[in-house]
Amino acid sequence: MKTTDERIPKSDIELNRSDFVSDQMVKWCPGCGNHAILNSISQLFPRLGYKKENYVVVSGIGCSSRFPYYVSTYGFHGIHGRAAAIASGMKIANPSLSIWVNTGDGDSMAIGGNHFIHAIRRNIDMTIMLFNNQIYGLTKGQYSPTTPMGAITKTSPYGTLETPFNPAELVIGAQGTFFARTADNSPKDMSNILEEAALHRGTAVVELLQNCIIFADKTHAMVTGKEYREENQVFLKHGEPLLYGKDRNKGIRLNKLRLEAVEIGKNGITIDDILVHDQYEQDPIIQLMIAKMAPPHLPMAVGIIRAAKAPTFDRLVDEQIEAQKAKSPIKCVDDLLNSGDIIEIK
Ligand SMILES: Cc1ncc(C[n+]2csc(CCOP(=O)(O)OP(=O)(O)O)c2C)c(N)n1
Repeated sequence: MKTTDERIPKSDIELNRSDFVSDQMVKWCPGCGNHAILNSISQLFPRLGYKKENYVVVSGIGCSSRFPYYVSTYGFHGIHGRAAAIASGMKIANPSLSIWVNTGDGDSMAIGGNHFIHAIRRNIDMTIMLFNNQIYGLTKGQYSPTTPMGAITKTSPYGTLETPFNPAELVIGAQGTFFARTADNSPKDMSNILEEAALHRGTAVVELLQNCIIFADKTHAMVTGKEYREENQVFLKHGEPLLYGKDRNKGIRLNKLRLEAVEIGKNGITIDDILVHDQYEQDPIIQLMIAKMAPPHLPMAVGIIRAAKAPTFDRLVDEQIEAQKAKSPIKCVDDLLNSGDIIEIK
């Protein structure tokens, strides 16, 4: 069994999917992408093999933030935008927890933007599942920081005038060590990617391209739609060239300082010209370029974009406490009470 975090105890008994399904009625709309994500998690948790009581699902507010009710583990439904802050405290106080943050694009990047970027910068060991439906779902269709410019929504009847965030750019810019992207209609890839995210040491952000069937239906269709995905998605695999297309004869090459789409066999292009993906590269420049690719000129990258090594805040805190304890003459409360200036009253 693959578990990198030796601080989280493994289950003595074999658990299965049904152990993680809660008795609560799932209240998401029929057809909402969240159902597939929930299903993927209830299959993944037993596979990771930790004790059931060591999983915690933490959320803010939004449709996706109802997640903790639907997984039979410990859970915390927090306040809007604060899931990353709550989760940070949990992991630092109790490193034996496997922490899963569920957050929407509005929850994490609008009201929660500050908490989100600082949890990432500190590299606290947790997995952040970023449900990106490019809209505020729960509050019925206001635009969010990822809504495409010009989109007509409840709060932008004439089209938004804002440049959206690309979550990958934000995460990598905040010194994120792990960023992956997957879609709610690719359950197998989603589950493998979430597993890798869980095994990563540090804050792992997985952007889930999620369809809100009511307020932003088909917002990701050009990338995730069955009829487009072969031409508009490049699935990243560490150490392999960035190839895509129905016949896998298209690829991405680095031409001077830009990525460009090329066809193998045309204009003298061969497989050797195609960029090879390195998810472990510490310098994020090329990963950032890959993260920014999008139709119509380039396919969008799905899979693990970045998985770099860096110390985690929670481990550093532990080490610092241990080092200070070892140096300190104070070993117990009695020592503390008898330390410093003592005034004797006679
Ligand atoms: C302080 C505060 N401001 C605003 C709200 C209203 N509110 C609840 S959910 C939400 C946005 C949710 O959108 P998103 O995070 O994208 O999640 P989704 O519902 O799409 O999953 C807002 C603005 C709130 N609950 N609390």
